Amino acid sequence: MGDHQPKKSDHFSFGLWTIMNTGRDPFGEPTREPISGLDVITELGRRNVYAYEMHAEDLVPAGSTAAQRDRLIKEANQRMADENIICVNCGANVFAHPVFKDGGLTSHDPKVRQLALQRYLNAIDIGHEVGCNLCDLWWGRDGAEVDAAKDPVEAIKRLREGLNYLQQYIDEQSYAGYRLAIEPKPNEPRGDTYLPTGGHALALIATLDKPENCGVVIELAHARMAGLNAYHEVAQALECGKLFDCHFNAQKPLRFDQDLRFGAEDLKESFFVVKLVEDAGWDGPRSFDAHPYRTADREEVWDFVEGCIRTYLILREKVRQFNADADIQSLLKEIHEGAEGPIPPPAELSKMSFDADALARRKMHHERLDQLTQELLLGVR
Ligand code: XUL
Ligand code: MN
Repeated sequence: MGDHQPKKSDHFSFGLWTIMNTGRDPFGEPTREPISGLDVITELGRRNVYAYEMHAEDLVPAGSTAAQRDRLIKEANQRMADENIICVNCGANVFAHPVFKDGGLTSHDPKVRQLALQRYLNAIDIGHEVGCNLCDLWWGRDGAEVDAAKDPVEAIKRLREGLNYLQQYIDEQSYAGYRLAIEPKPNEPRGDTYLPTGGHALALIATLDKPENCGVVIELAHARMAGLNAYHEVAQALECGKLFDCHFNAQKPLRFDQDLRFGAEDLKESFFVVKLVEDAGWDGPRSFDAHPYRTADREEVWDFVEGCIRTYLILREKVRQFNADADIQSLLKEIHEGAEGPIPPPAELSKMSFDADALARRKMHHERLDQLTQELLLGVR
């Protein structure tokens, strides 16, 4: 067994907002003291975390003067150098201020849409200044409760227009390698959010002016909130080269956005997501976007950080064990036997005869395979 300590090469990352979270919820006041984005950068770096993510406003509050902005960015760069930590994603906060109460990019008011775009431009600039090259768009409030008030066809067009606009800015600024990503979420804080899943986001991306420069950030909890299989969501994005980042956390299905510590729920599904990205050699950030329990005090937040990391590392070890387990691998070999057979041309295929009953008798071994997986995860193999 390993020591389950993070290395920079593990590519772990945390959103600044996850640690800055003070435990406030819709029903209650904060339960722990605030901490600045700068201090989070330092503390994460010291714990051997590879990277952080942020909304630009987590570091530079909206309304800061130019001098304050420059000082904060300079200080962030200094702390990043001191603790050997980088920034891998800088989005914008287009959800907190009341001006965005009916969305940013999809607002009816062109001035609000422009303000949202200005926030994203600001995020791209700040991201560039801290050496980051991804702007993750989680639009938060681009959605609706009252469908009579907002046209979803128009909303999709406005999202496309916004993404194309930002891409054009990236090109004009010659921010080489800078990319955009959509982080889909089905609901909360809106009753329904536009582009609720990875598949919806991928479909819109295909219609952009520069689809190759826009990907998705799949968050496991967002998929599970929609009752979807997070493993399958991540797999589709990965398969088409669009998994630009991944948010690891946990969630009981079909509930409010719980953002639980990675692995705190849905352990088997979490295992398969880790297996997927590890087996694929995916080199993107393993970003934890979860919130410490409201019962955690400021100190216990670091237990939460350690917990996310340890669970990932333990599951990664389990992946290696799974891949080396003779019983599991021989079952898998049998299950996949002949799977790569060619498909004959239609003229030939349409005349072929099949013994469907014989084909149906092929053993699947699912009971045994799943039990072996279960026992491996339970630590008795
Ligand atoms: C909200 C969420 C966001 C994004 C960043 O559910 O996941 O924190 O990850 O804006
Ligand atoms: Mn997220």
